[in-house]
Amino acid sequence: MTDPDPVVEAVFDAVAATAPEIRAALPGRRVESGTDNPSGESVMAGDLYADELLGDAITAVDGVGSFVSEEREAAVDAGGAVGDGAYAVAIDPLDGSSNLRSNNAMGTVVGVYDAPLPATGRDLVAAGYVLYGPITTMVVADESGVREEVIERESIGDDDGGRAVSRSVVEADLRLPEDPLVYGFGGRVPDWPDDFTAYAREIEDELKLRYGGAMVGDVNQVLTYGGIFAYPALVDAPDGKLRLSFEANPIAYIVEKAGGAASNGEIDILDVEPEGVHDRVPLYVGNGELVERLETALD
Ligand code: AHM
Ligand code: MG
Repeated sequence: MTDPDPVVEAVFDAVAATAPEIRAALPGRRVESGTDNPSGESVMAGDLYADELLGDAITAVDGVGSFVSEEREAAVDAGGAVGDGAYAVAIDPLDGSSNLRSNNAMGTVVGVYDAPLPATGRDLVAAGYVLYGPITTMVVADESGVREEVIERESIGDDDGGRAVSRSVVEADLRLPEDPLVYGFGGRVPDWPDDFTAYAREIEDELKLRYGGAMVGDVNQVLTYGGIFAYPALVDAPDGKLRLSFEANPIAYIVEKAGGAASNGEIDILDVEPEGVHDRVPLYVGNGELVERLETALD
């Protein structure tokens, strides 16, 4: 075990402290905000609220030099020299926010990079996500491995220095199960390339479908039960839907640290060289054997 990095710990303390506030604010924010994000998608009121709370909390952390969000065109300078002692933190504030209307799972995705963005996933020093499910959990991966925590509000004034939330580790060494059980693939079947459709037909015969429309929730099922999640390249969108810096890299880092694999269909996601911070990438992530078969199927 390596010693925890205090800046990484402070970033995830900030994310955990924000999570109950985000959750509590969602009931009144299930509507579109009227603006689009840099990827051209409609932004929900909940997206904006989560982005602001997380931006304030993360830029206040000593050792964070820059903050980059799926909802913001440009990086926010947090006052440190990234790569020279300070980290760049990239977030998807409310992943799966189209689930707000139907009241299904959503998440927050966090990547802590040791380089200014755009950077490859090899520059990640830690990554994690919050899952707003029936309970609020946070999965955090760093050099030492992957752990799952439950986040709960606690009364202020406990011997903990007055932190407003508690982080309780419920799984200290999260590993992808060896025998896969579930799969979830995004997009419409007619929009899939034929080689991916052929692969999907094989997987449908082997595993159970679990698709909820929020990457964080769907990947959490894969981490829990074993399997594969994909948001594939589409015929008219060869880079798929998900963003490399905010979604694919952090998820790839977590799943690989848990013993799995992540690919863009050809190479490890973590080796994909970005041109811009809002670049999209196809994502195939889960048990190594399933990801290898996928790469062969797309060859
Ligand atoms: P978002 O971050 O704007 O919510 O978009 C990403 C989400 C992912 O969570 C999910 O895997 C995908 O979009 C679902 O897309 P679709 O609704 O096309 O299945
Ligand atoms: Mg997202």
